[in-house]
Amino acid sequence: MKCINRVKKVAAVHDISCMGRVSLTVVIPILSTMGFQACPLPTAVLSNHTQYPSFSFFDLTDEMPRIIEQWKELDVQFDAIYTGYLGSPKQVRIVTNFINDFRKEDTLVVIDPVLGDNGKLYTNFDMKMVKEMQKFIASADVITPNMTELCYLLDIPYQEHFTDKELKKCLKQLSDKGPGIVVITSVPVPEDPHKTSIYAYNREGNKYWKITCSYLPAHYPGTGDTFTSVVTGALLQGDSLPVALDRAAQFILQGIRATFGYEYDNREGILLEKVLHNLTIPVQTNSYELI
Ligand code: PXL
Repeated sequence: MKCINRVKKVAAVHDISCMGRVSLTVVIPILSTMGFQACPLPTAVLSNHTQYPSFSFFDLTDEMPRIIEQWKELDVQFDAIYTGYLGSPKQVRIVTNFINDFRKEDTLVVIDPVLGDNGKLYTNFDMKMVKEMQKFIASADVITPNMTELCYLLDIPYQEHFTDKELKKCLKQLSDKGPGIVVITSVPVPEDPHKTSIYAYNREGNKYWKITCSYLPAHYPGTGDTFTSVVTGALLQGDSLPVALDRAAQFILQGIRATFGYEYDNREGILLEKVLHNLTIPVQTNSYELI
């Protein structure tokens, strides 16, 4: 019997951090709510994410090839492969082979090149990891670096403010390395500190997009994972790139607004459970512009 994916399958290559909403604890509920089956390929088990002062870390590097071998036995077909936090350069190489082995013509490969934030690499990462990530992004159809990751991927010094012209150049330079779609998240708007932008490039059509949204002065870990999960789901359900970006930006804003009014430990991330249902309704407003 020919087995057709009635529900699209996404291989989700991320860690599981058991406290603080990041990685798989965010990716799985978002993809499920959007109607996709998330099949985790876990990279590590942590007590909590690495923005807490301490954490336990159980490395699953040796287990990953065993899971992949078993999936080959089962002849699993994925509609998308979506990678996030990878624990080491060795894991990056394992996942590169996984993508090469499982990718079909229509498979959407999304790489969130998780390296750092606010100009700094995350604890556990060094320049070896940066170099490996620079090669890894060549395997992607879509990448979603933040400003810090953009600078590391292009080997340029970190700076918060770039002009539109400079950002367009950066988008194109990253796309030239492989991915047809490049999205830069959380770009500050110099003339308005109450706003933040997302810049994107789609090689198909050679178009550059900008989405500007209001910014609330709070930092919640996992918003990058939330953003890329929604973009992945939206592209899989056939949204255009600017609509996918609008959907993701609005969802993050809803999540932050649902959380912001509470006295709360921000390290736990946005109160995702209060807004997940919004993912099942159409995008309410479009704010994208062509640049
Ligand atoms: O959201 C990125 C992320 C994923 N996984 C782990 C992290 C972080 C960010 O801090 O620590 C373990």
